[in-house]
Amino acid sequence: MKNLLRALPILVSSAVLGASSLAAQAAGLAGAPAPFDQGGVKVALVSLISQGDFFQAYQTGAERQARALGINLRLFPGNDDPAAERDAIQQAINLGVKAIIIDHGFPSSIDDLAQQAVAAGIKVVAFDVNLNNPKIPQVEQSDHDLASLVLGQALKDDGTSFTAGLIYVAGFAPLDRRNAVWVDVKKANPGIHQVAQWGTANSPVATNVADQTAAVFRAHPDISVIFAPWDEFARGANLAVDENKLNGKVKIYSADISTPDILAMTAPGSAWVATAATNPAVVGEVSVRAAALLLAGQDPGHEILVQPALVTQELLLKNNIKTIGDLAEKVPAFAGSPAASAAWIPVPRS
Ligand code: SR1
Repeated sequence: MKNLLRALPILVSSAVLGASSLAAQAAGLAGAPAPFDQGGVKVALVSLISQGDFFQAYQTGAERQARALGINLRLFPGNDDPAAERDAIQQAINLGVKAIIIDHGFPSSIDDLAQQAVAAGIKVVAFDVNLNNPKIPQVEQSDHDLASLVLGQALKDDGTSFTAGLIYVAGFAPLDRRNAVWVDVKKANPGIHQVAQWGTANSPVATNVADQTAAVFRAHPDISVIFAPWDEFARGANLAVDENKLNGKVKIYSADISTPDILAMTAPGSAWVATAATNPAVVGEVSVRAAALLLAGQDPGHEILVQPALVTQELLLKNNIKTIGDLAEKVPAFAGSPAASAAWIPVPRS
């Protein structure tokens, strides 16, 4: 009973929030420009990758911002299949959506459809996929800064001479941008010897990468630093370190963060010592706001950057951070982003 009483305000406020967002959909947002003054604006979110914490949180953030704007957001998961993503974009066009947000993808399989959508007057926003069209804004997590932050920490922790392994799959825009920074770091520090590169984007990524990493450790027992610029890669490498009892010998530097990642980074003796990341839910919010600005005839800018922050194991442990929510309380970059905002766009509540 006590628990029910405690939960009541939350239940009531979610009911009120739910009701008010439904009302926003039906009646539109007071004081907002067209078409948001009417409500029920149809927008599609088409994703390539459907696995992993990052993409789930991104979608949650997009849905949250859509509710706040009274947008009717249609989700089209690509289930890691470029052909399915292409079909989804076609379906969204056929459905008559006013805007399409394309979350990852390979330009070769979707570029022509994205251009068709723009030509048909549909607004398109791209997250982490390079669709070369000045009318398509590109959302990204400032991947250059992200990689520089975490690799700067590696140089600080490990010096400029060490034996390294790289987990990387070419072809994904954010991974390519992060790898370019790694290439520069190696050039500037000839004492860094990369002895192996591996990785896969095939599901389940972390488990597959764990198996690959175990094999790499057998061939290269001298690896002391791993650069794993996707948290699914880092999770796999971390599992392999634990299974092979290499804790204390290998350090992992990554991108991204989630509550399960925080748990893994703060486990006793964890090899996962640092990551650089945004809050993916915030990136989802920014993507929807960019689409809303375009629909309202306002300019969100062409390159929309969500700034990442460095998160070390030390910071997490020192501040007793256990969840993304805890992190957002300590590091403002995880609570929200000023990117693609306007006075008429409501800030969603998490
Ligand atoms: C396969 S690409 C994976 C990356 O996409 C997003 O940019 C996330 O940061 C993740 O690391």
